[in-house]
Amino acid sequence: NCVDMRARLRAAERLVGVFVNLPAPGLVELLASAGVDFVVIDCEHGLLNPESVEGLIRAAGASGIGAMIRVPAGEPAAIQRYVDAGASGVQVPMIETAEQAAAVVAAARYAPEGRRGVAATRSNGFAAPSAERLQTANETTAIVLQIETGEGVAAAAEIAAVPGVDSLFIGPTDLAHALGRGGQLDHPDVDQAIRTVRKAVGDLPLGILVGSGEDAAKRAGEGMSYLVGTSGGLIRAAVRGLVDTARST
Ligand code: 3PY
Repeated sequence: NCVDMRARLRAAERLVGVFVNLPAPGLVELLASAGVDFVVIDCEHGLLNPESVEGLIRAAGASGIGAMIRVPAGEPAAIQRYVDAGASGVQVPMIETAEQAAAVVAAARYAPEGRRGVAATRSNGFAAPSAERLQTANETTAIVLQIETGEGVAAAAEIAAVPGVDSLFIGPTDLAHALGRGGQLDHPDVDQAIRTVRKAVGDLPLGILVGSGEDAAKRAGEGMSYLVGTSGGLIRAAVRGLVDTARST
């Protein structure tokens, strides 16, 4: 299995990761070689299928980094297959209520914390899991919930208080759109909503999408510890810089 992201979140470590939405294990290895702590394999957006996700998780494990899976929104039952494949944890979009948060915890954790089904899967070494193994899985599977609507912002304190939730994560792109400020991630309304979530989570680790190193440093300065860029955005910006500089003389 991959790195214990839950322990690292709970230790309030500053964790830097990148979304991956291409079926390329080599991309995960490349990102690991650049020093990321984890990848978020994106099954909410893009076309990744479960078979390709397994290869991405394996690449993360072999590279010594974490593999979080962003699961489709509103489908707690889908969580099972990703945790069975050996992910470090799940990141769940569009959470708006404590009930939804509790449903995620139930799907991701074995009894007594949840209702995850037991089977001989990759995450269990392809063997019938021992009681000890189930306990370890419960202790190490990280649960990160995305706040990205006005309703989610309003309920952030209750969501953060649900037992078993390890971190909240602000999705500023969707949040801006939900607040009627589509594409204006720096709009004061979005800023205000982010401040509200920061206050609501208290000591729970908080994450956010970042567009650059400067952006990540700013968010870290605001106390956020789970910082995630996008592989597409970062690669495109670097290549754009190369192309523009090469053509500027
Ligand atoms: C957002 O910014 O809305 C996200 O969900 C992060 O990708």
